[in-house]
Amino acid sequence: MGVLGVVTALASTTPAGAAASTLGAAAAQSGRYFGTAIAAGHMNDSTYVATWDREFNAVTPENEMKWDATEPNRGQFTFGGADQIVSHAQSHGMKIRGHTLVWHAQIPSWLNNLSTSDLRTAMVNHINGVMGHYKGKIYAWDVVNEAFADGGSVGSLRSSIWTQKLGNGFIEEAFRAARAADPNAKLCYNDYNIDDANANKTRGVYNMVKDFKARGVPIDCVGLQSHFGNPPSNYQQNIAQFAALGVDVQITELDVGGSGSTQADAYRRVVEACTAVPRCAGITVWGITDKYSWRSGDTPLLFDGNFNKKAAYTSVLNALNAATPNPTP
Ligand code: 9MR
Repeated sequence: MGVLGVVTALASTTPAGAAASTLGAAAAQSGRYFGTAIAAGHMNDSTYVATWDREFNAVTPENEMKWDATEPNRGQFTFGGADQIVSHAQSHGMKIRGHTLVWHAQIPSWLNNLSTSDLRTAMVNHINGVMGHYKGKIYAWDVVNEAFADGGSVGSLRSSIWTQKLGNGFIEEAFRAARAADPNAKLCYNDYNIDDANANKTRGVYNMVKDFKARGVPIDCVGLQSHFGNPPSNYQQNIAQFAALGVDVQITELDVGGSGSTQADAYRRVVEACTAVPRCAGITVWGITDKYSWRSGDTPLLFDGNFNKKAAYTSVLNALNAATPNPTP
């Protein structure tokens, strides 16, 4: 089929009317958002900001809300870079994902030598300080990031200052504190390698969410980071199994190494998997342009180093335009 044929076929199958011409608008027609990670340090690049504003209706600060950035010294909160991103996003009506409150990485050294009770106080104080600063402005928070171990038995957590001093209950404690700090933000558990429906790591997170739901521990969403070579063949089934627990699923850090039609096809399958599940609320790619990607050698994003649209961009746009509107409010 030629280009005109593709456009005609899409237009005739797009339920919400005419095919949209940007990622954000196309996602919005299906009741979803399409976001990107943004680094405040690149906001002096006018093409970067123009592409962000044109294509995306949601944002995640790539590093600016992490603990080392927001509370480098105990009790002294600094929000410079994060505020820059948040105010830009707000003035453009974008959804904002907060990333991240409790993680084992990018934490300041003052956390390392605290007693158990002091570390617990520091964790709750950090959640209150950061969530309090942005109260009412954040759509969803990654409350706990990457707590589960790779390659372990089902349910095993990664060893960190959190497990060592607070035990496995630190996740629940963090979610309870987060709900109190900003009751209107969706609270997510976010991780990588939980994309395969049957992997041990996935099963561990699944069991935790099920347990939280059963016991009334507040949790609203699961973030599938989705740093891919290739999405697993049961990815849609995985999204659906989390959704069936009564949480939203968000694809939070999508990037797919590769190029050309192989990469475009992988991206298409990710979008189709999300848009097939009503509670898959939206997709965030982990950056705009390959040149600023954390894995730029893999050229994993939708725009090349000169901000040209790649084949993957077109396949994502077409897949979003072909999606059934999301019945979830
Ligand atoms: O993209 C982020 C990169 O700029 C940082 O150097 C890195 C430091 O840990 O974190 C990257 O983002 C990570 C995200 O916060 C959590 N999931 C994995 C992401 C890629 O490493």
